[in-house]
Amino acid sequence: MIQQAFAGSVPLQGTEVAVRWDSLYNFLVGLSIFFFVLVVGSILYFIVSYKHDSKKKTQYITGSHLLEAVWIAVPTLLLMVIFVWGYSVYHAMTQAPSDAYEIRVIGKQWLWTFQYDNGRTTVGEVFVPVNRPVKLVMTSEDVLHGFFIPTFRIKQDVVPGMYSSIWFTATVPGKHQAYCTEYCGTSHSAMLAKVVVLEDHQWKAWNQNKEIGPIPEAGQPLPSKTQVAGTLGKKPLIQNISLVEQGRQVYQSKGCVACHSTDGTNKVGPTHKGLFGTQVELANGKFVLADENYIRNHIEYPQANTVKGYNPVMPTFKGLLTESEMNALIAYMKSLK
Ligand code: HEC
Ligand SMILES: [Cu+2]
Repeated sequence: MIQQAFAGSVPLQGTEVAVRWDSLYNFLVGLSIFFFVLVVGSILYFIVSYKHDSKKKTQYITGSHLLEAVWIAVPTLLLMVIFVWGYSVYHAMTQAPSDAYEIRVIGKQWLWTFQYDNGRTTVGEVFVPVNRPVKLVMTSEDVLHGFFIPTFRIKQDVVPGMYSSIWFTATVPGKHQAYCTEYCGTSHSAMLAKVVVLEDHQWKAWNQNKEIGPIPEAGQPLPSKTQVAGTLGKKPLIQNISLVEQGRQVYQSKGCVACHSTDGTNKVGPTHKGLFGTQVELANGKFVLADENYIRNHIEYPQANTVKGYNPVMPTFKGLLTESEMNALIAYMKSLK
């Protein structure tokens, strides 16, 4: 019933998480309405039935253990239900499966750029397959941005100097609207992107660089010809070389090869073979996970966490790499298994 009352007031459900998220939301709204009616209703009832009357004498009540137990137990139970339910939805939203297809997102005043494994780059539109987990690894070229896809019910800050990530499995093909949700200057409200969810055959065609034809807005029929022209992802900026290969070139040209190897031998610095995903022991005795943020930090602030057994001689590359070069470099280092 509540579901019906609110139908149309929230965007369509484009992921499984969206369905779960909405159920929780509707439960919270329903619960609030129930208690609002209960409390305000009681107030009104008491106002009327206990109106001052000199002939009636009010009963003197000293307390009720049963009543107290009930008003402690019921809210405690309800809070536990909300907590467990909320945690399980949150967990489903934040823990990406390890086989998720990765796309790198760069926010910049005032547009969104997307980098794919196959070396492609698109601006203002991100192409994803339907019914497959997709992970977005995001960073910003300048100020704080936020990436929000209302139909997927997911949202995450995009922060300069580090990587944050979100993931989703889109279930509704078509174009979904994404917004920037951190005020980032003059054209903040125009910092939009379309998430284009492709069906299997379209996804295949897109990856083979073929025409995919017009794509409708999610949940809508295809509009007439004139309206869809120009936004088909017909001409994505195509790089013929994969992201990993682009990264290998950055690795060469920025001189990492002078001190690092990718074949397992240690030079002035440790080898990068098999580094990603391992626990690195630092000179200060701590262990840290070699993930995207660790590698990025080490490239920008090498002195901040020197690896055990090595001299802190690595120069900083802060400001010498663009965000897309950094993404490619990390993709390359990830590939060195
Ligand atoms: C002048 C030599 C030198 C150059 C050039 C250099 N590094 Fe290093 N790098 C080192 C040394 C020495 C270490 C180990 C000591 C430390 O942690 O600073 C290191 C450590 C690292 C680590 C941590 C490795 C681990 O096993 O945890 C990463 C990641 C890294 N370098 C990336 C790079 C990248 C990417 C480049 C090129 C953009 C680069 N380095 C260029 C010398 C260098
Ligand atoms: Cu923004």
